[in-house]
Order: sequence, then structure tokens, then C-alpha cells
Amino acid sequence: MKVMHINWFPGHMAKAHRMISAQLKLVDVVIELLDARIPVSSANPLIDTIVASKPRIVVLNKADLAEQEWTDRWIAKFKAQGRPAIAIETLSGAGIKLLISRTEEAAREKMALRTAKGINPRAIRAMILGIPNVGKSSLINRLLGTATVRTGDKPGVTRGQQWIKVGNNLELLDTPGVLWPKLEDQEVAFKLAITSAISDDAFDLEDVVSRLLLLLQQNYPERLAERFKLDNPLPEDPAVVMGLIGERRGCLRGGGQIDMQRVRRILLSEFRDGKMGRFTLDYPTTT
Ligand SMILES: Nc1nc2c(ncn2[C@@H]2O[C@H](COP(=O)(O)OP(=O)(O)OP(=O)(O)O)[C@@H](O)[C@H]2O)c(=O)[nH]1
Ligand SMILES: [Mg+2]
Repeated sequence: MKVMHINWFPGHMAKAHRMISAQLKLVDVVIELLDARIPVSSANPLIDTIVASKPRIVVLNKADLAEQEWTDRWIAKFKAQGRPAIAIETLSGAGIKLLISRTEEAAREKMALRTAKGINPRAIRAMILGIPNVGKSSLINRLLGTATVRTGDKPGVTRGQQWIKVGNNLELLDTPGVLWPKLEDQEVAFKLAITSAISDDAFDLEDVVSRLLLLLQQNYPERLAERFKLDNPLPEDPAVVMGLIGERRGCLRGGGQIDMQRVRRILLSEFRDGKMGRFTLDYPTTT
């Protein structure tokens, strides 16, 4: 297989990075949104330096797309590290109430200190940070109960920062998704690409889908067989599998040839939408 090279750090992200640092002094709590499917690969290594000593909660979003058992293990792992973590499903609303109470808890000490100093009470200010497309803006809309901020199923939707008031006691800062300047680990880059954190323009579809198909053939052959009505065991040659999927889905070009590019897009989008089931791609180590 060809060596992949994926890197995506457009100018707006560098700018967003600076804006986030500048806003931080106004913030009581940082909500770090991770993708429940890839809790390691979706963690921005720059975040520790940005956030420094602010109270921080880890939130695994899109839990509906991840395998429940692994999500539970991740929550336990974070807890063992002394980092409060919860899993949420922004689309259905599962876990949202818990998120609000955890945010209040994380800000309690600071708020009590302000009261003790005789400073007027104000709403808690929380900043939502996370990689592109992880669901930051959707979470704000879910908390508001209205589609106030723009969301979309592609990375790079939010460009500016915006404070949004939720009820009387909470203000949230939506931020643009930020990756890091160099994606050194191409395994991480691959996982970011297949979970739609990296713009489809920034990687080669053929490279990424070949790798995805290999992963599915090796680890989840029964899901592939079921989704595309193929016989299990599958043929070993990925090109043959692609051809069969193309036939099943009628991806034909003139002359009866299979349109492989269409097959690739189908595989990627059905994987992303959870049509082949729930996937966890990062596993907690036992250490
Ligand atoms: N399945 C699933 N999809 C979700 C969930 N939360 C958000 N999404 C979808 O993820 C996509 C991205 O959501 P956004 O809220 O725009 O993501 P963002 O983090 O604000 O992205 P940027 O502004 O580009 O950084 C949208 O298509 C949402 O519908 C979730 O819990 N489960
Ligand atoms: Mg957004």
C-alpha cells in the first residue's frame, strides 16, 4: 500500500489557536470535546499548553457511533487518571444534563471564591474546545434547544468565536475546530480522516479508503458482508471486494466497468454514518 501523507492546518486554524489563547483568561471551565470513537487520536496535543491550569472536563461526543463497551472503559480510564470524563450523544441529547452539572461542579470553587470576595455573581463561562467536526457547535445548539450557531457535516464550519448565553447560569464560547501543525503519526491522521475531522480535500480518497477497507476486511468482515450482501468469508483481494460492492450498488460506468471512485465514497460515507455499525478505533491501554 502507498505511504499516506495527510496534514491539514489551514491558516484559519492558526488564527483560531491564537484567539483561543487570548480568550482563555475570561473562562472558568474548559470543555474538551473528544470523538468517542477515537479518544486518543482526537485529543489535540496542544491543548495542555493552551489550557494550562483551568478546570477542564473531558467529554466523549458521538458516543452513538462508538462501541458502548469501549466507551465505558474509556470513562473508567480517564477517571483513574483523575480526569472527570463523560460520554454524550449530542444528536439525541443523552448525557447533556450530566454535562451541565459537571460544568457547574468544575466552576464551583472559583464561583465560591468570587462570592467570598464580595464580587457580584455572574454566569459560569465555559469554552468548548475540540478538533474540527467533533460537534462543538451542535452541542451549543442542543444546550440552547435551537439551531442558533451554524453546524455542518464537514470540518471547518465555525470560523469565529462566539459567546452564547444558555439559561441564566451558563455562557458558552463556541470555537473553530483546531488540529495541530504537523500530523506526525499517519495512523492518527487516517483515523481523523475517516471520522471526518480532516477536510476531504486534504487527503487522497484512494489511499484512505484502501486502508479503511483493509481494516474492515481484517477486523469486521461480517459487517461488510452483511451491509453489502456479500458471501462470508469474503474474497481476500480488496479490489475484488470493491468490485462486488460496486456491483451490489450499481456503481457502473459506460462499458459496464465498476466506478471505483463511487464505491470509495459509498464505503467512506456509510462508515462515517454508522451504517456498518458502531466503531471504536482507539483502545485504552491497561497501564
Ligand atoms: N452521530 C452523531 N453526530 C453528531 C453528534 N454531534 C454532532 N454530530 C454531527 O457532527 C457534525 C459536525 O457538527 P458541528 O457541531 O458542526 O461540529 P463542530 O465541532 O462545531 O465543527 P467545526 O466548527 O468545523 O470545528 C454535524 O453533522 C453534526 O450533526 C453526535 O453526538 N452523534
Ligand atoms: Mg462549529
